[in-house]
Amino acid sequence: MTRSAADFIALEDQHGAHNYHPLPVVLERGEGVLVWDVEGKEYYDFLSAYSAVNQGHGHPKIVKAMLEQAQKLALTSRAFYNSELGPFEKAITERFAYDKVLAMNSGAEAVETAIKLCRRWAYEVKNIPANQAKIIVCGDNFHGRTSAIISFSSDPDSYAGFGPFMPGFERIPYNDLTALAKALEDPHVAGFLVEPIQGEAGVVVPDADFIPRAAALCASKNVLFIADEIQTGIGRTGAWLATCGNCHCASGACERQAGSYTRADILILGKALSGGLYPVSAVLADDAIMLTIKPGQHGSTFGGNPIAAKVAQASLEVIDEESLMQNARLRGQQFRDGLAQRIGHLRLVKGIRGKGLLNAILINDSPESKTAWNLCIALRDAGILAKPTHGNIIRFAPPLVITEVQMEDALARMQKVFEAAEQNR
Ligand code: IF1
Repeated sequence: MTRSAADFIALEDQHGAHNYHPLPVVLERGEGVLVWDVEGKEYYDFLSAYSAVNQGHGHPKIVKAMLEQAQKLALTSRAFYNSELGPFEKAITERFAYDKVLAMNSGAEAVETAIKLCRRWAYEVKNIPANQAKIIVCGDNFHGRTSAIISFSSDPDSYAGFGPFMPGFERIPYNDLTALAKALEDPHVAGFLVEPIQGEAGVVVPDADFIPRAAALCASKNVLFIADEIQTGIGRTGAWLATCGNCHCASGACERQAGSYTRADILILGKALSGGLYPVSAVLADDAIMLTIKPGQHGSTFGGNPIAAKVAQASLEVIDEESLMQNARLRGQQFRDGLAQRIGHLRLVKGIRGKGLLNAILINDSPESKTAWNLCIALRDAGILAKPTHGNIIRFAPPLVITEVQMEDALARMQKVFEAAEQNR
């Protein structure tokens, strides 16, 4: 029986929870920057599964690593050692210059892990009285969907109707060093959890000195600086980490003196660490923090399994081997410059912002309007997949393997769509 796109949509609608509102397109195949729907129509994927597919769909090296490991040994649990976890742990800790790594599966689990590590460190190292540790977070944050994480969200869609909420968090405005300095006066503060660029909030890029100065403020108060690089990390913004500033080595060796490099006390990775193939997340920290958690005190059945270890190692190697950080910088500049020139003057366009290949167009209409959604439908028809966030912002984040020619083609298509929409206003 052949099913049409409408059939698949009806199936999800009838049998799946309604916790998403997908753009009406039913995908069945992907390769690199491209995906195809069930009717064979081709699209540029400008969402990359929310930045999880930085290396491109079906990357042959990562697929091979995954298939070979699946046939050999998939899962042991951490009750036993396995032959893949150690080599991966060595590779990722050397890559990002931390003593230790703790592997989990989803981004939210990694954020939970970071919260637990921070609290444990607060009591064992900083000597904060029991159950008094506080973690500072930012307004409009997005760190995942667990009940602890939504407890400190400022977005009613995320938290409303899910209480009671977990205490121990205090919110300050994003990009506000004065508010941070004030919050840090409380001696019970143990950590500051922050996204170097806020993705869900609509690709909000803070002032260039926000991250380094926030980290310095934290250090001066013996407070852990915790970077959620789940969306921004692994090459997305043109460097290994967005906290690297313009540094491309991840260890900070090349530009440490220039002051543009910020080293988080706890670094959280997910999404593209998987190459888009198999969920894997990771928390990195030095021994003084990581070793406060002892055997039996944290973990997960699938965390650190052999497939995840193999896939994550291959996913990191591909970023280097294919110079994807450099490509993210070049293609990101091409994208923003191209948009500014082609559609920047339209009344429809309020702004274009981003870094590397994490970008957004701000649509000049209210968040309640259908304008951005309708633009995404028109973009879909023109062969470009993107999704609005917060009603009037459209995020554009293609796989980092996109070529100059593909980008120019995508820009030309976007220009046509935006010009037509401007006419019809
Ligand atoms: C959804 C956004 C992207 C994240 C940061 C942790 C997580 C995420 C900085 C949790 C997840 C996702 C999840 C997805 C939408 C999405 C998203 F729009 F919400 F902001 F990517 F742009 N930290 N981000 O961005 O990771 O547990 O999902 O693996 O639908 O919830 P996860």
